[in-house]
Amino acid sequence: MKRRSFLKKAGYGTLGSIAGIPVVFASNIPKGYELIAFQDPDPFKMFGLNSSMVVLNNKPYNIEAQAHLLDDKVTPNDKMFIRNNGLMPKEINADDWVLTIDGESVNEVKSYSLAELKSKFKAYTYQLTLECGGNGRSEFDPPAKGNQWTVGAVHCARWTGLRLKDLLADAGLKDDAVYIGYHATDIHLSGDANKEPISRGVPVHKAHQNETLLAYLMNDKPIPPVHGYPLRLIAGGWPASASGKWINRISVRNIEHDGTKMKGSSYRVPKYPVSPGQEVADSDMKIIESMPVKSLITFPKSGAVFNKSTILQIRGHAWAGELEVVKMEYSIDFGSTWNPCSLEKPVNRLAWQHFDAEITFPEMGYYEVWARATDAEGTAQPMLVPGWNPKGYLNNACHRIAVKVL
Ligand SMILES: Nc1nc2c(c(=O)[nH]1)N[C@H]1C(S)=C(S)[C@@H](COP(=O)(O)O)O[C@H]1N2
Ligand SMILES: [Mo]
Repeated sequence: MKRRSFLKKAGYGTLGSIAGIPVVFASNIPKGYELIAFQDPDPFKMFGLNSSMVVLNNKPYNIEAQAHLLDDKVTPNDKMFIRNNGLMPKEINADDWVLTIDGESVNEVKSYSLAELKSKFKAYTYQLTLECGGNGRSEFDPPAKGNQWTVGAVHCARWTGLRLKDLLADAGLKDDAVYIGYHATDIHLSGDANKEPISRGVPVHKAHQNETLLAYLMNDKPIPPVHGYPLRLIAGGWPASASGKWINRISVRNIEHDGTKMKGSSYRVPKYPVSPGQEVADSDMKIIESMPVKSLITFPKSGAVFNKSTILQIRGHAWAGELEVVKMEYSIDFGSTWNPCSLEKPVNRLAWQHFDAEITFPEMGYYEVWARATDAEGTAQPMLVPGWNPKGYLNNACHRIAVKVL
């Protein structure tokens, strides 16, 4: 947002100046025209972000972390990526927030106030990994349209709320229930109130997992507005698009939920490998469910320079959707040989796991440290960008950092 200082020079004709700076050519400003200075608040201030976060788009807001910012075991609020598909809800009033459960496959349409959700149902807390399905998109060739996420669209915060399964049990599901779809109060980019920016969800078996929450706290405090205050669905290990923010309605469906961004190439990938750039028929696409095995070196920052006598301690996190990560390795010779890292167990299911290793380098020079995780089914991260797909999802290639030993 380096444009800020420049923007301050613009102003309303009627005002004549902004913050004491005259608006040159103010008389030329058309009636009703909204100056950029008033349209473009500083997202770093607005969302309380660490100054090294990277803004990819500001309408809607899409902001990512960098690998070294994600060094904490529990991601703090100021380093959590932000992904909005539309505009944030205009007014959020938690006191009269109501969640409605409806749909073809609910026994009884029921509504709950936020206070009821908190008092009637037991609260659970889990640390849960949420990664945008498009994290890593920037590496696909030919490029895929969409936010060009590098590695920073992942976080693992602590979420507190009621279990979705307890709420569904209270409302009662019919035998034919297969999917739950969320609806939220954010605003379509067009401003059209009849359109939803996004309305996704999860199959009933995922909704019934212990860790699938309707959260009202994030990192032990009310969820910040941009992350879904006052109520958010959290489906850890699945593309984060399944975790609806600002939700006020859950529909229990007897079909795969058909809300906005459930069809076409949205959050869907080909059922079989396709060649880069290939057109894929709609019937050959499937919804992304559990995310693939992946890891991130969060220390040191890529570009670190140190003395040859230094024993380098690398560390980071690894995660694998619904699965546990069982092995973590690093390579300093471009993947010819791999050495073990020590790997912690997750604090709970669907939380990322921490790894570290001590590395000594044989001689002075340029190296790359590559990290590779393997999941409980024996699947390891690929070294190269995996299966091209139309929207550039699921790039779980090994993370690499450059280091210089002097
Ligand atoms: N209502 C609503 N929920 C949403 C979205 C959205 O635009 N609107 N974006 C989804 C997507 S694509 C992602 S990756 C995550 C991002 O969550 P975060 O902004 O808290 O990091 O929220 C998901 N839930
Ligand atoms: Mo996403």
